[in-house]
Amino acid sequence: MAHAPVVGIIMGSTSDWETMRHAADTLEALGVAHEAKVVSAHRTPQRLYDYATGAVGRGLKVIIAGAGGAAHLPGMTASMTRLPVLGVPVQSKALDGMDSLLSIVQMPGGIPVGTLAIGKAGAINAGLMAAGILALSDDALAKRLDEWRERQTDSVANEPE
Ligand code: RP5
Repeated sequence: MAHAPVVGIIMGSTSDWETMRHAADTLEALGVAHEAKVVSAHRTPQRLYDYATGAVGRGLKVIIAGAGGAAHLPGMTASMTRLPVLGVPVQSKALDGMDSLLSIVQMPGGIPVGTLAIGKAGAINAGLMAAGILALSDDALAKRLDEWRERQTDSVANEPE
């Protein structure tokens, strides 16, 4: 049987998956059990409420939330759970993701969202940061994360080709 997910990846739209799949791929590479769901703060508010309030009880440890434009998903999620929420600003068409970034990063004091970079880099790093948080209490994962980082270091060329 597959392991129960400990990281929940949520996104405001299926159109965000192109970005958010990089968080899923990163967690997959590190052997971290995760799930991916479409949960929109604006279009499916009840689904968001149910997801955020049920997250602790279902055994999730970290939530990665990606959204674009008026990106309220990470902040609203964080308002309803004490789990660490990592926000990924999706690169929007109209404003290139600056709207997403500012919507996610400017949380009022009291409700934190750990905001990553816009787009693919942010999604990858959200996966790595979620793994890093979990590795604090999981030695086997800590070893896999160290090895992943070593492989990355070894893959960097000394000179351009
Ligand atoms: C946001 O609106 C989503 O997170 C997405 O980035 C953006 C556009 O959504 P679609 O119109 O492509 O469904 O809620």
